[in-house]
Amino acid sequence: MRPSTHTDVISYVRAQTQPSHVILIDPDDATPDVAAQRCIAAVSAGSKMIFVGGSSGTDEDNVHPTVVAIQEALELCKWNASQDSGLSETDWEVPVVLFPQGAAALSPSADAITFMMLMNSTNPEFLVGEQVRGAPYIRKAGVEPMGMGYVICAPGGKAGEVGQANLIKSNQTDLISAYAMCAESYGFSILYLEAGSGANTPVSPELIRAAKAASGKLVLLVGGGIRNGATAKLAIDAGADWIVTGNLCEEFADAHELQSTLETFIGEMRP
Ligand code: 1GP
Repeated sequence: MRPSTHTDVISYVRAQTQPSHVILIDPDDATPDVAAQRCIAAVSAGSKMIFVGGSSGTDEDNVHPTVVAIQEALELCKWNASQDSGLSETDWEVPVVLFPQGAAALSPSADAITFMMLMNSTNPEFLVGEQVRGAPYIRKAGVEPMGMGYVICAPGGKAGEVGQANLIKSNQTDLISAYAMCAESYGFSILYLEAGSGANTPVSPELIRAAKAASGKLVLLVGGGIRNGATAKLAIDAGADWIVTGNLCEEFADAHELQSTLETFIGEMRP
């Protein structure tokens, strides 16, 4: 749900006063109802943004119903909060943002899209091809594009394979600095350092530190293989502004258990 406190989603993303958590929902892994329940648990625990997307198996047929179910669940929670003076309605105004594998995995009901360039892909389709195909759709739908440089680091996982990326190794700090400078020079708002969903090793603090030092204007997102608050804190101490988790949120059948785990996670990751 679009935050009423800010003029657009990117202003909201930039305005967070402390490091924040993004829950990533893969519509290929959960029904819309389950996805919505997970999002309510995550927002209750303190997550401040919802990404919808995945590296494979997503298209409008599963992305759109998932986005709609999440938006409806947030609306309902906001209405419930309006009936109870002890709860804040604005707490439920958490943006639902597309994190697409390509131009076929979109929804007009999203609040924004990470309009990304997979900067270290060897395939021009991921640099600008899919983006050209998707741009008219998101313009017509009025979905806010947030320019994002997406850089995949080793081990890279499925995102690295599908995206045909020249993976950045954990000690290639000069290279990640150059990517960060390049992303900033393009005028992107966000830089996302990705290790791949389910990665055994998350993005190294050295890479995060180097990227942050080279790009003061960019909002820095880090994800892939982050399974606990202590690991997230290492990334935040190195300069990450937002931590993205996907797998962590898929392991729980019970929404209360997920909420409790995420409360601990978010509590531990903050300074
Ligand atoms: C994938 O970085 C995200 O794009 C999340 O990774 O599933 O390992 O949390 P995980």
